[in-house]
Amino acid sequence: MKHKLLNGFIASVALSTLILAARLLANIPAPLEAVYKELTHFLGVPAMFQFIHRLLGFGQAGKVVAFVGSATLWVGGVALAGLLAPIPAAALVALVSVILVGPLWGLVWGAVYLGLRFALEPIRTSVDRRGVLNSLGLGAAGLFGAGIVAAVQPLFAGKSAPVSAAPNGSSSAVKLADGITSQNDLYYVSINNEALDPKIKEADWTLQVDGLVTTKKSFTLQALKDEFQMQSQEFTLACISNPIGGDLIGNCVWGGLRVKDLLQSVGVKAGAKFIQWEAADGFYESLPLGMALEEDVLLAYSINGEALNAKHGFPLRVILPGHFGMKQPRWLTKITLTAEEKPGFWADRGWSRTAYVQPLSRIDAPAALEGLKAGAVTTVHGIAYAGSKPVTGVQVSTDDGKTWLEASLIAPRSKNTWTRWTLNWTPTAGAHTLKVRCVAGDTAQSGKDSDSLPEAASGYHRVSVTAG
Ligand SMILES: Nc1nc2c(c(=O)[nH]1)N[C@H]1C(S)=C(S)[C@@H](COP(=O)(O)O)O[C@H]1N2
Ligand SMILES: [Mo]
Repeated sequence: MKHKLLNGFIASVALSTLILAARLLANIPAPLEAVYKELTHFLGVPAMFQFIHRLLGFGQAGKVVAFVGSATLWVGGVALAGLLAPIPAAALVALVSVILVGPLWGLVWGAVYLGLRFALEPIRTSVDRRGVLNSLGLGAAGLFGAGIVAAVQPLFAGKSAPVSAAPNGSSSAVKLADGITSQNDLYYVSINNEALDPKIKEADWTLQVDGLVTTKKSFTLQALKDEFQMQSQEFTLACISNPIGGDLIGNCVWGGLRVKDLLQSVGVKAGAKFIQWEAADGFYESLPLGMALEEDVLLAYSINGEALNAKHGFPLRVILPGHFGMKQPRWLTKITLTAEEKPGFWADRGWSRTAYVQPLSRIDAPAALEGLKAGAVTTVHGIAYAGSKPVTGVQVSTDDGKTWLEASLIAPRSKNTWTRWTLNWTPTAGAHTLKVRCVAGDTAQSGKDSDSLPEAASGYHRVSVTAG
């Protein structure tokens, strides 16, 4: 019994390693990743995902924990199958994999497991059993240790680098204009784990244009650059799951071609009403065609003058002003014009279908719990953003919302970006709670506290400080 358990455990660790290696090196679908995806997608609808996101900036860490957790389950689960004879254990692996990644790979992984289990039979009688167990134990401890470090590291990184999405200054070597976020500092959100995100080679990639178009066509990146005029546009990208005051928001200059120009060149057939986007990671989105034909809807290949990196969508991503990031696929591979609407990946999981940015604002300085000098002028500053609607006013309260002062606005360079604001304030000694709110024309920021699911978080950002 003990030996079977050991063999099962070794076989399952080996299997997990093989599966992951196959996924990373040859892009073969991994049951482990499917477990992870199912978990996060399941969590994406109910309050649990919300909970992870509400723990400011924990989105990625939460996913790593989920991934490590599902890996543990997988390893543990298959190890338990060590209690079963090799054939039923392999059948179990096959069944689980068939459900998660389809019949072909399910059968393959079941067979691999069976092979491993038989190959390991000699260990039962081997003298060096203990050595095998020790090294496996060490390996497993190392892996989980690394997982935990990866999971908690962002929490500390957030403290030591509070400027990650700060509108002033950046860590990039190139000097960027005030209010521009460098590609390195731009937040990152993905349905995948970063290690599993697409890493596309330019030579392997084309953009396919299909559906209700006159000429169905594929374009290389070079062709897109050569055949269409490049547009450059400053635009603030924000995630719908950004918590109040959070930094899942950044402002960059995006370079690329107009969707309109591309569609004009292939010809739009009568009856085309929607545009559907498909991405290399299985992400998908759609949009009424009329909206995609707006002048400022781009297919971007550069950020702040440099090529998109793999993390932020190389080679091509959709830029859709006025909307949250979930409407803007990275790693775009296919555009299809259709007569029917098909909701997007996150809309299918309970999030907003339209994902319009609603007025939001954030205090960047002073920082929470910062000690200020009583009687000395301090500059309170931050950002306000309302999608494509110009921010027309920002008010700051220094008494937790009893009274409000008008902040000064720094005129934005584009209508699709955040507006930076400042207010000079001389605190009296004691504790103060600052709050901010903004208004965009006839739409005021909502002060009602709500979670980000399904239509983005609402409520005013508050920061408590003391002066002495
Ligand atoms: N293909 C693909 N595109 C995607 C996503 C994704 O997971 N896969 N996530 C979306 C979401 S929810 C956001 S907020 C933005 C984030 O872009 P960034 O990580 O480059 O800041 O990408 C969007 N585009
Ligand atoms: Mo997002």
